[in-house]
Amino acid sequence: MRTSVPALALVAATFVTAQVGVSGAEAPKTSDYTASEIADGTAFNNVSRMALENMQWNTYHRNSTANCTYETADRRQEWRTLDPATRKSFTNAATCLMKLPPTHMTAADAPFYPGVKSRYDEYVATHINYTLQVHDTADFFAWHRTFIHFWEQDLKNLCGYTGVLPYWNWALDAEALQDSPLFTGDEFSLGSNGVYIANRTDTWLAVQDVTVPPGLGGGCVHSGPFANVTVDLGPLDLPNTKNVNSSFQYNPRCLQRDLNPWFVQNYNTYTNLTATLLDNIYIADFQAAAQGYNSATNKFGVHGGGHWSTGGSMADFHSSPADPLFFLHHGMMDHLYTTWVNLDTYRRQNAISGTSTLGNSPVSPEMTLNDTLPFGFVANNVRFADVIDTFGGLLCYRYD
Ligand SMILES: *[C@@H]1O[C@H](CO)[C@@H](O)[C@H](O)[C@H]1NC(C)=O
Ligand SMILES: *[C@@H]1O[C@H](CO)[C@@H](O)[C@H](O)[C@H]1NC(C)=O
Ligand SMILES: *[C@@H]1O[C@H](CO)[C@@H](O)[C@H](O)[C@H]1NC(C)=O
Ligand SMILES: *[C@@H]1O[C@H](CO)[C@@H](O)[C@H](O)[C@H]1NC(C)=O
Ligand SMILES: *[C@@H]1O[C@H](CO)[C@@H](O)[C@H](O)[C@H]1NC(C)=O
Ligand SMILES: *[C@@H]1O[C@H](CO)[C@@H](O)[C@H](O)[C@H]1NC(C)=O
Ligand SMILES: *[C@@H]1O[C@H](CO)[C@@H](O)[C@H](O)[C@H]1NC(C)=O
Ligand SMILES: *[C@@H]1O[C@H](CO)[C@@H](O)[C@H](O)[C@H]1NC(C)=O
Ligand SMILES: *[C@@H]1O[C@H](CO)[C@@H](O)[C@H](O)[C@H]1NC(C)=O
Ligand SMILES: [Cu+2]
Repeated sequence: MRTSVPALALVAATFVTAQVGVSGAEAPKTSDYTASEIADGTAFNNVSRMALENMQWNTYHRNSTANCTYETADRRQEWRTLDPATRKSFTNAATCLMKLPPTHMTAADAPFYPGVKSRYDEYVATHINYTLQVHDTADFFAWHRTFIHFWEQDLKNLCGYTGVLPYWNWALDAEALQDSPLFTGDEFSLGSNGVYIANRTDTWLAVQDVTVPPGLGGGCVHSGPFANVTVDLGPLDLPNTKNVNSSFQYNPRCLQRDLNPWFVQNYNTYTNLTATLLDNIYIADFQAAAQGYNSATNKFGVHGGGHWSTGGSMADFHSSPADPLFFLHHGMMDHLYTTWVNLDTYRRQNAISGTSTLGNSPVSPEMTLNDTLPFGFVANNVRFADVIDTFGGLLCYRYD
């Protein structure tokens, strides 16, 4: 693996000078905790707080012109800790975006994007467009963090949301996904499971070469705020489904879910989350483990596990942002990444590794923080260096 730390000058405004504790202190390891502390979330919560303390220390001690401090930064919270009014205004804003017309697609673009009907669809189309350039690449974490950041800005600027983007900590639901407060289907939830489709058989997923059981839903989300959502784009890669014949085909249908405890239990427990966080010292290993690459036993990682444990629309590699849950899942992915970075801020803040093509196929150059990340119909492209730090450049938030 190769960990590249770019020239200080590139990121002078956001460079971190030291970290809390003993200078050069090493990040904690899973061996610092007992198996039960790891399994019940004690270890994860403990190291999350350490990372927050490091962030706080660093924002006090860097000589930065950045306009973002630990105190002023937005605080992203886990969905179930939000009050009911905030939950409702969040899901209202998400459905609002689905009703607004596109903002970036021009009349000249439109014939090439027949499935783009709304501002929301511009996110889905952009993710479809760049799927093979933003997964298993150097910018997987940075691109997705920026993608959800822009979406959060749209909720605020276009749809009047006054809160902060929440996240979904799936580890809290690993024991009983079907009982998760996220999916009760009441008006303060993120909507129900899909309608149960009986008698389905196990499915072999070719990419991972893993055979998986069906979930507890499979059909249309039937109650809650997203019950009547029409998904316009995709799917491109789902098994047992008629996939579209061209990337941006108009294919209107319901939002589908298939909550699948097998995935959370096998890929998204606190044990899985904490091992990903603490057992990977180098960015190349960490990002591969989080996505389930380069491992004979972990074919999904917490990233794939979150997508597949929701199933349905969320399981489509290309069009998964069609389910608003995507943005909460990637909030958790970003929480994981931010925590990993800040457990050893000095070494990890600007660490990147990899190219801009999935699995480096086709072969492409190693990325640098001076590269541009593409945002298609979402927003102007951004410089990698401007989204590498949650307290600098375009960003100003932390995770509670
Ligand atoms: C982490 O746990 C250790 C051992 O219980 C404790 O001493 C320490 O204060 C905790 N750190 C944080 C940041 O919670
Ligand atoms: C921060 O700026 C102060 C005042 O200009 C200077 O004394 C100090 O050495 C600087 N610290 C770092 C880490 O650059
Ligand atoms: C800093 O914050 C002030 C007050 O919120 C704002 O007017 C200004 O644009 C910000 N500057 C930058 C560089 O973000
Ligand atoms: C499922 O299979 C059972 C047993 O073969 C059968 O009785 C039932 O009608 C099937 N249900 C559906 C929805 O196909
Ligand atoms: C969905 O549509 C049905 C039928 O038009 C309606 O009764 C229901 O209230 C709608 N639900 C939501 C959450 O908009
Ligand atoms: C893709 O094309 C095939 C063959 O023409 C057709 O049967 C299928 O319905 C198309 N898929 C979609 C989603 O339109
Ligand atoms: C995830 O953790 C569970 C225990 O919580 C374990 O059984 C499973 O093997 C782990 N999965 C991976 C891919 O390591
Ligand atoms: C970074 O990119 C800018 C604009 O593309 C270019 O002018 C500059 O030379 C690049 N710097 C480095 C260190 O590559
Ligand atoms: C898709 O990618 C091309 C090439 O980067 C770009 O010109 C186009 O605007 C992108 N479209 C979307 C929807 O992202
Ligand atoms: Cu993605």
